[in-house]
Amino acid sequence: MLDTKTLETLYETHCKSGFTYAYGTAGFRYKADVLDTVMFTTGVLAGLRSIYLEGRTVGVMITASHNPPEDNGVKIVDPKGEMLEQSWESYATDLANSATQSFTAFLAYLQNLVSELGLDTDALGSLAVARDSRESGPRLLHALLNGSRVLPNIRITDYGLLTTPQLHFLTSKRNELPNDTAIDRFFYYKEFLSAWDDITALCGIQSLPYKLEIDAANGIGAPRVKEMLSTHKFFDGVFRVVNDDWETPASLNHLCGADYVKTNQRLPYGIQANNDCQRICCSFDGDADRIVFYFCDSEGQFRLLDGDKMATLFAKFFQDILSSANLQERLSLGVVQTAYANGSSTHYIERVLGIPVTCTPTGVKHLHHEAINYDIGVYFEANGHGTVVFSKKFDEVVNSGLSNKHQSDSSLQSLEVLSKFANLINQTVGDAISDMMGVLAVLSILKWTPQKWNQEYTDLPNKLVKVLVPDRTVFKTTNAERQLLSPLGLQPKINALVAEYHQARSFVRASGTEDAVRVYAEASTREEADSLASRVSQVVE
Ligand code: 16G
Ligand code: ZN
Repeated sequence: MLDTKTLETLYETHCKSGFTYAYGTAGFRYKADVLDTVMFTTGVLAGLRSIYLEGRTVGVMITASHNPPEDNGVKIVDPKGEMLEQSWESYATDLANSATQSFTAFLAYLQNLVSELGLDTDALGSLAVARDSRESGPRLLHALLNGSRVLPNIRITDYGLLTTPQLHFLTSKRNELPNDTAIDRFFYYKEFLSAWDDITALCGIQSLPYKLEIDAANGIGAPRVKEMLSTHKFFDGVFRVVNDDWETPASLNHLCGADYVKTNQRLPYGIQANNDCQRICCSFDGDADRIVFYFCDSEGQFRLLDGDKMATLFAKFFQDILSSANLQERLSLGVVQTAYANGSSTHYIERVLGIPVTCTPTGVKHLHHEAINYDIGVYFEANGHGTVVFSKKFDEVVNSGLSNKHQSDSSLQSLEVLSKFANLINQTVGDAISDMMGVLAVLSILKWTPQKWNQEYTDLPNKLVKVLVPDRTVFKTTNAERQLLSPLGLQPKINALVAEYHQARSFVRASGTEDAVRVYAEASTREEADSLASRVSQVVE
């Protein structure tokens, strides 16, 4: 039974009226000062989710990723480390919006939900919570914890400051491993570093072929990646973390980070332009679930290696290694992208490598769900969010290969590398640290320079424009966001414009994180891409 008196007291402490929330692409994300109510209700809902799942640990992450420092947000992580099941997103939204009406409305919605789902509010549950480095984090955490305390038997593990993917990973391990295993961020470091050691030993890699510069966006990724790499001899003296001032909240994502570098196609503050071909650079976003790489070519020109380049690198690597393990017929390999993937990357994967590509709507949950249909599913958004997922069949086939005494030495080695690679990748969600290790391992194994990686294909010039419209909800799309259904008559106009350009493509979609519509255009030259983007924007306005 809910103790309605306590509930009301806590409600009065944290909840305010007059705001409407929506669980968006990556949870609730707003200016931090309007988030107290939804933090409180999300605490309640996450507890209910754990009770619904018979006490399995559910994660809650307080972050607003690459958004400005004054924003914050919250998302719920399901027991396998994946995003909250979609049907519960509307419970989360409706519960929050009932709380912005009145205590009576909130209590009625909550009681109704509990009875509809047949939940016992006194049952055992477990939550794992963490937050990024934002100033508002402690206050919002307090509201969230008070929400979950409305349910008397929820055990809460507060991990303090973590990257988003660390929380996803630890949540999944809490549900997978025996209760007495110490599962904290040091467990995370140990898992990934021991996979790294196994792979480098198997492949005879004794040192990193380049110096590594990491722009940590002045976010929580900075202390976490330092903590991980500085304990390990392999990385001694070969890496440098810049934009590591995570304790100055106002500097978060300011002139740096993956989003800044990808959007502006330029170096972040703190990384110097030079043509040192022995150097590779990368940028994390504020909660370290995205990464983009880059280097400066022999003319000192900035060259971006974004999510599309990572998808193609991993796709090529796994294709080669599956074939040297003689598994190309038994295990399927596929790549999942969104409409933002550069047309050249899709062409390269499908036509040059001959690997199937699927396109899904924007947002990690969509890509992830599609990728698990392959035995090795590589998924990346162009903005650098992505990972690789391996199926159960992958584990079975690789393990049975490893126990087969009649393998040639080279297939055995490939099987071992495949098996260890699955441990180097954070399969729950895109992870800047784990993706970084994965990319460095592949480049070291293939003996590729960043230049060679970049030369595999050349991006088509492209442009992304944000257009402010009176009501973005009228922009409805189909075909993985590549075509507009409404407003009626707009898609034929876009088609007619696209037809005037070479190798051109353009699409329009409503943003899931901002009150705006985004226009993407690509074409064979910079002038054409810019012109197409601006003409499509005009017909959208
Ligand atoms: C969210 C998504 C990101 C996506 C972006 C699109 C997750 C964890 N994050 O940040 O993957 O690229 O939204 O933003 O799913 P937009 O809808 O404003 O273009
Ligand atoms: Zn992020």
